[in-house]
Amino acid sequence: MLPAMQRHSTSESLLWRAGPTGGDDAQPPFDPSKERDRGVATKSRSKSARPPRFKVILYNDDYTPMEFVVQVLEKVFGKSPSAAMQIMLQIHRGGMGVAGVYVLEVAETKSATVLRMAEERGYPLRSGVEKE
Ligand code: TYC
Repeated sequence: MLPAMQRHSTSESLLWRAGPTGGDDAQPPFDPSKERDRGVATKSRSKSARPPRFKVILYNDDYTPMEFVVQVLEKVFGKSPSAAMQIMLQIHRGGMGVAGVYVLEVAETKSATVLRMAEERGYPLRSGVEKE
């Protein structure tokens, strides 16, 4: 069964490589002067292709349990248990800290997730998004 399937897929891939006519489908060298305008935008850009990044900030408060903040940092921001503990302590001592850096839509979604998870448990944890 298995060897037969392997033979089958090998012959299919050989057939495909030969092209539908079975002939040689090599392309002529690309000549831009012979290209027709097909309406594709080709304007060069000086701006970087890298989209701007945004920090998700968590703020300290007196009531949200440390353990919950650590859980949020692990589950929502993919931090290791020890990194999550360090970030939580930094927020606890310094008033705020960066949970992660993302493109805007991802940062906003994660910030909203944090607020929803805290709200569900009645904790006053705050988070926000700031341009990097
Ligand atoms: N300060 C809180 C406490 O002592 C812990 C805490 C840490 C709360 C980080 C919020 O973003 C926060 N239980």
